[in-house]
Amino acid sequence: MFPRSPRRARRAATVLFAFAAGFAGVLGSYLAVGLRPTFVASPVSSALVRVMPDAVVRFAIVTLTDFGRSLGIDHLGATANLLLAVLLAAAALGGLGVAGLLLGGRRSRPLAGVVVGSLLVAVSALLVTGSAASAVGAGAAAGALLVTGVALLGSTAEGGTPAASATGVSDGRRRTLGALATAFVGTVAGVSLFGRGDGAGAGAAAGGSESGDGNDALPIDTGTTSRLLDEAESRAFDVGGLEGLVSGDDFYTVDINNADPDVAAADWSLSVTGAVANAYELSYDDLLDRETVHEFVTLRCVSDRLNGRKMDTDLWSGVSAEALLDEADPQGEYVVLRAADGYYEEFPLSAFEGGLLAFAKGGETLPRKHGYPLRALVLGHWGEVNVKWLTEIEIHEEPVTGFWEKKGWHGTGPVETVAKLHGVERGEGTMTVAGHAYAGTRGIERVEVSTDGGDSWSEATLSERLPAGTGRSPEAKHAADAWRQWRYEYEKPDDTHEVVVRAVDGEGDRQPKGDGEAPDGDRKPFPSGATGWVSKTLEP
Ligand SMILES: Nc1nc2c(c(=O)[nH]1)N[C@H]1C(S)=C(S)[C@@H](COP(=O)(O)O)O[C@H]1N2
Ligand SMILES: [Mo]
Repeated sequence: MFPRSPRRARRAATVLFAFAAGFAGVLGSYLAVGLRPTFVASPVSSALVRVMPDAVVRFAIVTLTDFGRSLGIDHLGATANLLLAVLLAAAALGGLGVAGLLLGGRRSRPLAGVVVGSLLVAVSALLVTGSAASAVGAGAAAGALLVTGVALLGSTAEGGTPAASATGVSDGRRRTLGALATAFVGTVAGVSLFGRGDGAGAGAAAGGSESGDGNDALPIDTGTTSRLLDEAESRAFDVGGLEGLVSGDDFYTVDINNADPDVAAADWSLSVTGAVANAYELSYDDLLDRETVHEFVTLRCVSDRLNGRKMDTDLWSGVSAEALLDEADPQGEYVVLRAADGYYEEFPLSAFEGGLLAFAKGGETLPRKHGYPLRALVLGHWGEVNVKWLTEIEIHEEPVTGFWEKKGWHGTGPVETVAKLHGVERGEGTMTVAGHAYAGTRGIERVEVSTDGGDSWSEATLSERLPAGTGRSPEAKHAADAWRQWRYEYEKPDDTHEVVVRAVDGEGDRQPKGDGEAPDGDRKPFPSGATGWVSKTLEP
């Protein structure tokens, strides 16, 4: 068939066959456990984030993701990373499978080769993921593909391995289809026979934690949370394109890993350690036994573009950070928060004092993607210090460099002031523009709007501030850290015009224009967060 270079052709066929077996293995693992840390490609994906140059990681997590979002695709950066991880995992597993075939098989005993190949795949999947379900899924599926290859191609083999003889099959289309079908059936059968064992268990555990409606166990007064949520929502403006005041299920996510940690509350604990007089550990039940507080808190990622959408708000319920910290009696001024996904961030302890350790969001069990069973909320600070899947609060006497700071970001401090413009509505003779404004705990004093490209300015109407949570002092009427909406209605101009928005924070500071005109105004997110005036060119 390939008279010029049969050896080369054979090699190419072996590589293809190995890839097919590897992909089957990856698929089998996925069918067994889903997109979880125990999926074989997950550790590869995490390792990629750690070994790739920082610029590439930044590009993938920030630029590519924003680009994807502009096309309506969520998490494009993470998806690209996952695809690469799947390719690498497939290459590795396939290589192992075919190596096993050659090692154990020879021509006389091809089935022994299949067994050795499948075992190699399963054992390596087990070593990498620690999950028997994932390993059995991978081994069974790769094995199914290997055995199909051997059965179909082995008979036509003139020499060499069954895989190599793939080149000898010229009328192989039907056979190939048959092989794929057999591999698929084999995978499904294998996975449902063996894999579902702990796979289903993991699923059930996650289901319990993820369901969000299972808050019977939570000591939450849902009367209070629904009242606060209703009150907040009633303060929202209704302008086309404008998001609400409570983000709920539309809350953004930013994660260093593709597969979120799958933490079971029963196996989880939180330790308070380091430079403290009294180190201690808390179980999930200990935490629920404490006094619950509810707070509206806004999060904004330092990688959010100026008029981007990585800024959201919800009602969080949990325990006050100050109460937990007092018990430990800290002897240092810095805190490192560590999480189940290997993530950690450091910031001044004083910033944590008004904060919260939340086990619920929107009156329901904290969803897995937002950090179940427990996450930190650090008022007025960039999203990155709001560590999810929290496992450890560590006090330090000296500053430490956190995960994103190692990659060049400066995102552990207070947020920049921002006013977004997402809502545009055209009425009879008038136009309305609207958005959200946020300045962390400084609060928003006013938002100013120009409809002539910045020549003249008018004051926008602000939504009423969100209600104070139950953790505030009785005098506090308002949420300490939550955004507000602004809206501005004006006479519809005849022509295309430029609308510009800028906010003044509660300390009276107007945000800088950006564009280098103000020394601290940088419109790009990297490295310290985007700030500057948002503008939009609108048709009447
Ligand atoms: N454990 C852990 N915590 C984390 C992250 C993470 O990847 N792992 N991402 C951080 C970043 S960069 C942001 S902006 C916020 C986002 O929180 P959300 O996903 O609930 O919106 O979580 C922070 N906490
Ligand atoms: Mo972030």
